[in-house]
Amino acid sequence: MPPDRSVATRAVDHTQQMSSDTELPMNEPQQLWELLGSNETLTIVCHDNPDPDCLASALGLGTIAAAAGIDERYICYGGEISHQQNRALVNVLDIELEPFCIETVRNRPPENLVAFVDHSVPGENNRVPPGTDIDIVIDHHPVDDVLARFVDSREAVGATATMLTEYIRALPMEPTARVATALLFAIRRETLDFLRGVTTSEYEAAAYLHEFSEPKTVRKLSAPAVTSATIDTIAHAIENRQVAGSVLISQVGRTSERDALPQAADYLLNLEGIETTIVFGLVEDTIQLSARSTDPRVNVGTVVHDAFDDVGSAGGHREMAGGTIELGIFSGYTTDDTQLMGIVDQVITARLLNALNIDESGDAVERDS
Ligand SMILES: [Mn+2]
Repeated sequence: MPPDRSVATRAVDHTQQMSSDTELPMNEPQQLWELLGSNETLTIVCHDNPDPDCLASALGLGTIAAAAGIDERYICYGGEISHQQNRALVNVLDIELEPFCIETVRNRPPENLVAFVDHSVPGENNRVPPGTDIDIVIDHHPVDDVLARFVDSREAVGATATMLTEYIRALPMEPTARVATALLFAIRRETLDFLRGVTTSEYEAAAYLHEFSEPKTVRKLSAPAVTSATIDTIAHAIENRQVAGSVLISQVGRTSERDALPQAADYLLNLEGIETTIVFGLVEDTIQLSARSTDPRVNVGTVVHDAFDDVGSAGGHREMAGGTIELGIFSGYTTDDTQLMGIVDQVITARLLNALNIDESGDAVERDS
């Protein structure tokens, strides 16, 4: 890189920081409005297994597109909507969703816009082929280069729903109760009730949404009924727990409720003396695993990555991680789930303890390095 370029880059970064990196750039709402207003259809692609932040943001962008004059609007997604809070959001607010279909993004006329909310890159956490042209990206995930005609990428913001609220606020429109309720719920959920990654932008967006939203519905969405299969799965995780020092490892056997695993891991973290939890189970023909830690010495993302990188895909953040291991390596032994789980349990637990540097008695193994 020539020296003048690097100086210029640094100068730009500096300015961005000075003007607060959470703030909505001044001309963006008008640019988005004009892009939407001069086109005919809009397909909003959610990321795989969309969460409330993504779903509400899709609803928010759809409502802006409608106000800008786009009559044909679609929201689609890949994967599943299985967490009870996500299902409740879709059902209670009657969000129309379609499974992702590759034809809607491929070989399309230029007046058919494609948008990403709460994700940025084709092929990353979505089923869109890498290299596909994207028209609109609004996201708060850290990414290097986002290619689209309209990009608003602000890592410092706590929720994508906050960003969509800012657009609605800046444009000549008002949110319906349904849209305001979805966005407000998403902001609460994404920031764990204003405790995680929250900025003043979330409080400002929430204050604005409050007067349009239905508090009763927000309350209903926040405490949805849990299926008995989820309760059973959590119960198995409680029953089967093994504790080694401050680490708790448990397996739930076979479950149809993939989203019960992170809930079990979260719940067991409340147990006195426990700082790290790892819960796994058989889901279809995979082993799914969810990990949590509040121990500053432990990075569960690295732990699960080190333990299972050679047999599956596992990783995540310091405090929150997950993984999938194909059952292929175990299924040759037996077709009986109980027997199978016996073998799986031993292997997975041994690998985890090894990655955590803990021996079977629960003592940390000293490492030279
Ligand atoms: Mn998000």
